Amino acid sequence: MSLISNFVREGVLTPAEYEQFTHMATMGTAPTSKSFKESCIEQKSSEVVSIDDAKIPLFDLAAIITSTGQERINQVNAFGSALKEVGFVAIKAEEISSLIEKVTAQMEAYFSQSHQKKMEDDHKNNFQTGFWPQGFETAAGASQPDNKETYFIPPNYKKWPTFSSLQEQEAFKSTMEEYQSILTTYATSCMSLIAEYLGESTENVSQSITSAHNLLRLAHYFASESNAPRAGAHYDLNCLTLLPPATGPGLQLRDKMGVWKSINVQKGYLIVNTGEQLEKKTAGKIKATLHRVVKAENEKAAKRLASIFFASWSTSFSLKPFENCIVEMTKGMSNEEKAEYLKQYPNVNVMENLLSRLIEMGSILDPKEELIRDLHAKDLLKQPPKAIKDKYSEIFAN
Ligand SMILES: O=C(O)CCC(=O)C(=O)O
Ligand SMILES: [Fe+2]
Repeated sequence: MSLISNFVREGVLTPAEYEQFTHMATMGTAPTSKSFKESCIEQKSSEVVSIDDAKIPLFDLAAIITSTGQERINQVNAFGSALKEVGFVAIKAEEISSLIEKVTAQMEAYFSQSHQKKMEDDHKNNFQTGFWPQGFETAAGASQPDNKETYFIPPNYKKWPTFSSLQEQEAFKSTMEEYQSILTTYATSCMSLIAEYLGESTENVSQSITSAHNLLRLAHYFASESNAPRAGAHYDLNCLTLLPPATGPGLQLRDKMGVWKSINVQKGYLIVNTGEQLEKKTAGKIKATLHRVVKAENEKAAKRLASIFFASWSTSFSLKPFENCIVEMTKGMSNEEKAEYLKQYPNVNVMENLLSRLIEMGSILDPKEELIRDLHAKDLLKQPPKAIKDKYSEIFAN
């Protein structure tokens, strides 16, 4: 761990690279817009809602948490299975609807400032903080950067935007702090249920979330006629992502049949989706889900504001899969097949995994030899870019 943090401190990673710790793509054809079928959230049964054309299972966390006995077992199983099968679930969150409206108003106030003013909040030397102009984030494989700008708020944030008055700054700060805190609570509750579903200790699974590198991203997708992707197809690199309703449609997931389906997050709900950390820790039982943000075909260049909360395990958290998950996922495999399967899930921590993925994506252009050796020895860096493989052929030969 100390080795890795040294690399970050020494500036091996650019801020843009580091940003991708919480948001990175592994696939990436730039999305092409297709027509949006506008529809309202519609309760089909007690458990399923149809949100646009994606079927997203709906849950009431409070009801699950207060349930007992067999009912609880059933509900927890339904929650875990939905994350496993769909990768996206909706949870009731009516209590924060008015807070989300306040957050949206603050985003509106922030992003409508001049570009020059926002650039004063550009904290590029501090990872995952402050204003990031358009152009710094490109989904892997996509030919154009995402058509958006972002304001990142990590935990215990201090460098709030200045605005033109102290009152405006204070309003922004207090709204976002309240929002961060409540979203952390939702994420922690979800993680406790996941722990229960997996038969793991709640402390181990959810505690690291409350204190870790959770990140609030305020995103402004530009009003623009451009066909550039709003957010190219990607897997989230964190553990769980919470997506409160945005100001417009555009979010899509790719289902198990490979079909893109629209998700329209309605007022009163939060969407929860799975990220790569969870996939690794569960040996592929709960996979990360590919998603993207597109511009609707008939959309008149409307801007879109979204707030996205990335819940992560801490950088030192081990991603060695849970034994129970290994047993389940390798059932019926021969020893050789099992060993081959588990190579996907080496015994590494969150930071090592992310660094390896950044190098694989070519986001760290000239990583130090020491880092390459370290990650390779840990069974990471399975798909190094050609230039790196050639440069360190002796390392990759073993
Ligand atoms: O804007 C959205 O609705 C989702 C954005 C997203 O997937 C992300 O920032 O990782
Ligand atoms: Fe995402």
